[in-house]
Amino acid sequence: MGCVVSRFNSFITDRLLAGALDAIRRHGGSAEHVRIVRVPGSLELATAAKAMAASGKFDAVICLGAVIRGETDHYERVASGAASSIARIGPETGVPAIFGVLTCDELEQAINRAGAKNGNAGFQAAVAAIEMANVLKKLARE
Ligand code: INI
Repeated sequence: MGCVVSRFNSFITDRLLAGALDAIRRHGGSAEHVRIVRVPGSLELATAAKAMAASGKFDAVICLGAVIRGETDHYERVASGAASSIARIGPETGVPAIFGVLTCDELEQAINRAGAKNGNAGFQAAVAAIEMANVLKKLARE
């Protein structure tokens, strides 16, 4: 499993990463075997994730970031650019790339979705990655 993490809003993305590693452990995986790559911001997630997917070394790649409207005037561009570029990786490479990017109006909302009141989106992203990796393994065996 590969995991690309944005350093922008690292206060949030570090918590998303902790949630993702927790999910992997709880599903019988080993957090030590997860290759973690850090990139500057959410707009760079797809470039690193695609390189990892194309390497053939990973059964899925989780992309973790946080785009917060209150802190940027180009929120829409960063959020939609990250979403559309990450969404292309799976169909293009055959390796699932999971969109674990929070898009929030305010910092408080991001905190709540990164392990406080509303679960942890990193945990959910890792569960999706495990499920997709298993689906593709099963399809390859049929
Ligand atoms: N990147 C984020 O991950 N979240 C943000 O909220 C954000 N804001 O606020 O602008 C952000 N910008 C940086 C962007 O992802 C790129 O790193 C930068 O534009 C260089 O390409």
